Amino acid sequence: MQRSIGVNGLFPEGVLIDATSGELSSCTGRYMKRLSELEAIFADRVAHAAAVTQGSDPIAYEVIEYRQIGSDIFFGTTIMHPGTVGGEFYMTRGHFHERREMGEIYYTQSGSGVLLLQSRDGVTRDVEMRPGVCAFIPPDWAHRSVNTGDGKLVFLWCCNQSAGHDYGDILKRGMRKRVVKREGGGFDIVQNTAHL
Ligand code: M6P
Ligand code: ZN
Repeated sequence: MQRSIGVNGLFPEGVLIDATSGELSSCTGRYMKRLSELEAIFADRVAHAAAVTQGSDPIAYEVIEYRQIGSDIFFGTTIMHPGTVGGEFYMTRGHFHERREMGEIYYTQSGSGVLLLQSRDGVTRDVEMRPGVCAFIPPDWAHRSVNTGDGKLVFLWCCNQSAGHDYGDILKRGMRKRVVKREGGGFDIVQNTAHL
């Protein structure tokens, strides 16, 4: 296919996203996070140690991105695998943006989960993640996605390339709320005691 390149070197392109796998027909980067790299985010360190010493180191999530250098925005998918550590569902690290004036959107394509949000002054919100729901993440709200389902949670994200990640206090103490498995099925959103 012929590409029409503008004066700035950018070109229009349609990227097909597989809603089940999260794969992009054209991508510029990808990474994965295994459980061993996420020790700090789970409340139960003993359960975390057990989960990574049983001869396996499961993938918690993968990120695939599509970026054109010089553009303001970029996008990609996050593929979150199912699982729990000490009753707490697999989740992303969670972050504010370095550029406080820049927000983001998360559009869920498959699976189910919860998007935890927290404003700079500690107000908390959660948004259900299920296919078709597009979550608006306002500027200066920390965000962490949590897979509460039995299968993969796949969502599209889009933000400014300059937004950056500020992990700071979220990595040290976690967010104010945690999402834990409920006995008999489902989940509960509970207070994180590190914030009491
Ligand atoms: C989404 C986006 C990315 C982010 C990723 C994982 O894909 O928000 O910018 O990096 O989730 O989240 P985190 O970096 O908090 O682990
Ligand atoms: Zn973000």
